[in-house]
Amino acid sequence: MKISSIVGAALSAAVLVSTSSVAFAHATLEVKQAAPKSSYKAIMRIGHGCEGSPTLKVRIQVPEGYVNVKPMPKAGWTMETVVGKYGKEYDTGHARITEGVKEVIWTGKLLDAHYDEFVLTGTIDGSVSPNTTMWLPTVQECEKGFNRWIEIPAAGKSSGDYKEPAPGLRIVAPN
Ligand SMILES: [Cu+2]
Repeated sequence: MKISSIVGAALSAAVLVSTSSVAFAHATLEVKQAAPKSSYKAIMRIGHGCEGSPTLKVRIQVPEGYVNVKPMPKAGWTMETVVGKYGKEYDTGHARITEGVKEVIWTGKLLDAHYDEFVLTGTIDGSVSPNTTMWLPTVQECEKGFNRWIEIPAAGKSSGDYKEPAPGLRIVAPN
């Protein structure tokens, strides 16, 4: 039984490796948790193109409660922002704000063989509840096809259960 348990261990190790490399290859956030009333820098990692096709556009949706968002320009990429009304009024401590950046679109070119990061900075508002998840749905438009990282897990499921999970940010209690 020794041999089969070694084989079993090797097999489950192989499964673990391939699962984590797939997870890393998706559109994912480098920092996956933040507290209410704190600044948060969203670093969106783009691990591959669309089945080998180069990425030409990256669109990131800004969730409700992530306020005062400013995107970071990237050399070689043009950037557009979509500004709109928030779902409610937020008090930043300096001002009451009712609108802000809801979506950012970068246009350029990223080969499938290469890796890049797209960055936003902003504040997780103090009204956001701990033990919830904010989702930053992200769409990659490629020369051929799309990757739509927009799947939000249903109750009892996790991102790993989906083919194109939306990048998630866990909101945790402040220290
Ligand atoms: Cu992937």
